[in-house]
Amino acid sequence: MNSKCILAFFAVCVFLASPLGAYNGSRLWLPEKTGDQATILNDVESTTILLAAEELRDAWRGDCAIELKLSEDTALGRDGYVIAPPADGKITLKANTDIGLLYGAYHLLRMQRMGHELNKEIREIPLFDVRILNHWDNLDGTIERGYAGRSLWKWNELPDIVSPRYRDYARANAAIGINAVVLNNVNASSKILTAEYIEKVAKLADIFRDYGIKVYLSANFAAPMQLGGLHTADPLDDDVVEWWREKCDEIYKMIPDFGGFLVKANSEGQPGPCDFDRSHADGANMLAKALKPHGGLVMWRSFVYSPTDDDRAKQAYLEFNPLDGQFDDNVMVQIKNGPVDFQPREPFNPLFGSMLSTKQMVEFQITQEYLGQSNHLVFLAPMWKEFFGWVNPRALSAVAGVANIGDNDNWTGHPLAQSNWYAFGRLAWNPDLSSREIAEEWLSLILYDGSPIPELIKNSITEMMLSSREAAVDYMMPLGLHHLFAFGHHYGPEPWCWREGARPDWLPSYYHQADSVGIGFNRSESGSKAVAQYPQPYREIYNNVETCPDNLLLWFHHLPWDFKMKSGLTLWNELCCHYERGCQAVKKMQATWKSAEPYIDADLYKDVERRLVIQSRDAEWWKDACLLYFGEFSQMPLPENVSAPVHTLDALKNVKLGITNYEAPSGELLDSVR
Ligand code: GCW
Repeated sequence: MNSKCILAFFAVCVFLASPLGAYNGSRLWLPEKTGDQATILNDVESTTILLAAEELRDAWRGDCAIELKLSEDTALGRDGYVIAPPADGKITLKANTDIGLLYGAYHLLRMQRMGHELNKEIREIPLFDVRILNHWDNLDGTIERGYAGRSLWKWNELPDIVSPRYRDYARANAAIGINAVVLNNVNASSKILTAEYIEKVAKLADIFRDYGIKVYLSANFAAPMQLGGLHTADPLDDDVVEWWREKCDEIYKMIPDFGGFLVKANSEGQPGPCDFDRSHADGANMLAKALKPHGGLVMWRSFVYSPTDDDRAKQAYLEFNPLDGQFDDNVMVQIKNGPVDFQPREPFNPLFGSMLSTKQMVEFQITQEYLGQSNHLVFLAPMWKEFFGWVNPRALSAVAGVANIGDNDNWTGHPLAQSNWYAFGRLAWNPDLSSREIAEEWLSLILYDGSPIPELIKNSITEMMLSSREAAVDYMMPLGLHHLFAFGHHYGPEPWCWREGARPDWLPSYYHQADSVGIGFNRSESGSKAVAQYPQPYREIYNNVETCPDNLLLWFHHLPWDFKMKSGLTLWNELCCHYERGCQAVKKMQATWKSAEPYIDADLYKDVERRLVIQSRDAEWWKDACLLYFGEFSQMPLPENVSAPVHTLDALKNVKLGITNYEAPSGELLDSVR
C-alpha cells in the first residue's frame, strides 16, 4: 500500500496552521478548504457529482487521488456507497447514484478528520430511506419551540433573494445523510399552499435538490375551505378530493420531486377529518391518493389527545390502533417516541409494534423544548438509543427529528446543541452507531479541529456529553416523573402549577399525583391500565412494581413515600438523591469544561461556560422546587447527603417567565445569553 495514501492522523500542527479565524460556530461539521487541491477523477458529470468532487478537491489532505464511479450494485440501493482502500495511488468510491457518491465523499472527509485509516473496504447503506427534519417554522419568521433565533427561511425575500445559508444548510444535512425536510410548522398555515408560496418553496427545493434533499410541507387539513372557498374539508367530499388533486398537480409542476405532506390533524385545535366524522385513515388516504400519481408520501401524525377522562398516555393508541391496515401504502403514521410528549424520559409509545399492517415512523425532538432549551447541554443520542433499544429500528419505515435550527450564527443557540442535529442525522443513517461513536465523531469535527487536546481532556468531554442526558433527567424528573414543567413555555419547574380553566392534562398535578400517601401515576392494571397497551414482556415488567425499572417507576406506579426501593432507600430519600446527583453532575460538567479551557477557542469556551452556569443554577432551581413542594406532601426531611435548598418555595412560586424571556429565580435574564 502506498504509504502516502494512508489516511494518517493529521498532526496537530497542520490544524494549527489552518486559519480558523474567530469562532462563531457557523461552519458546523462542514469540511474546510485545505489548499491541497487533491486529484479527483470522475468520468460522469452531474451537479451533485461535481459537488462531491469539489468537496474532496478542496478538503482532502494528502496527494492520493480519489476516483468517483457510478456502479450497478443493487444491494447498495439509492443512497449507499462503497469505498475501496488505496490501490495504485488512488482510492475508489462507488455508488449507484450521484447522491451516493456525495455521501461517500463526506464519509471520506470525516474519516480523515478523525484520523482513521482506510485499510479495508467500507460499505455503507442507510437503514431508512427517508431521514427527515421537521421544522416548526411559522411563515412570519417565528419558530414554535425554536431557541436559536428566527426561521432560516426568509419568506419575504424568496424567491428573489436567496440566502447563502440555504446551501450551507443543505450541505450540512447531506454531510450527515439527512435527505428530506418539512419546511413549515405542523400547526400549519394554509398560506404555504398558495401559488405565491409554492414558488418560494420551489426555489428552496432547487437548492436542496443538488444535495439529495426533498422538500415536504405541513398541510392544514382545512385548506380547501381556507384557500379554496369550499364549505367543507370532508375527505370524502368530491370537491375536496378534487381540490387536493389539483393542488398536488400544481405543486408537482413547480417541484417535480416534491416529497409530500406532513399532517397534524385533530390535535391541539388543528382541523382534521374527525371534524367531519371521518377517521384519520380517511383523511390520510384522501391526501395519499392525490399524491400517489406523483410518488409523494403522507406522514400522518398520531399525536392526539382529547380532553377526556382517560389517561392521556393511552390516547394515541386508542385512536390509531383500531385503524391498523386501513392506511394506503404511501402513508406513514408518524409517532412521537413516547406516549406523552418529548419528556426527559418516557417509555416507548405502545403504538410501535402494535400496528403491524401500517407503516410507522418515529418522531424525535431535536429542539430541547423540555430539556432546558438552548441553555442546557443535553446530548440526545443516548435518549434516542434508549428508544431503539425498545423498538427495533428495522420495524420502522422512516425517522423524523424536530429541528433545533434557527438563523443564529451558530445555527442551534447552544453551540454544543449542534451535536444533536448531527446525532440525529447519523442515527437516521445508522441506528446501530453508539452514542459514544457519534459524540467522538462530532467532537473531532468541531471541537478538536485546530486544538491539540490531550486524550484525557477529550475523554472527559466525551463523558460530559454522554452523561448529560441522565443528569438532566436527575435534576428535572427522575424515577419516571414527567411533565412537571411550567405552563406554556416548558422551561422551568412548576409542579404546583394550577390555572383556572386549564385542561387537567396540561397541569403537572395530573402527572405527578402527589398526595400525603405518595407520588406517581398509576398506569398499572389497578390504575389507568396503560400497561395493557404494551406488548409482552413489557406489559408484565412495567405492571409489577418489583420488575418495573426504577427509571420508569413513577410513570407506571403511585407509590408511598416510604416505599422501599431496590437500593434499600425509601422512595422519598431516593428521589432526593437523584435531584442531588443531577445538581452534582452539572457541577462536574462545569469542572470538565474548565479543564478544557486552554485547548478551546476562547469565544466558544466562554459561551458554553456561561450556559453551564445557567444550567447549574437551573438544576438547583429544579431540585428546590420539586423537593420543597413534594416535601409538603411527604412531610419527610431531606436526607443528610442532600444539600439544603437555596431558595424558598414561596420565592420559587413567584418566578414568572415570559415565553422568550427566561428570568431565573435570581432575577437574571437568561435570555441575555441568546
Ligand atoms: O410538544 C408539543 C409542543 C407544541 C407542539 C405539539 C406538537 C407543534 O408543546 O408546541 O406543536 O407538541 O407536537 O404538535
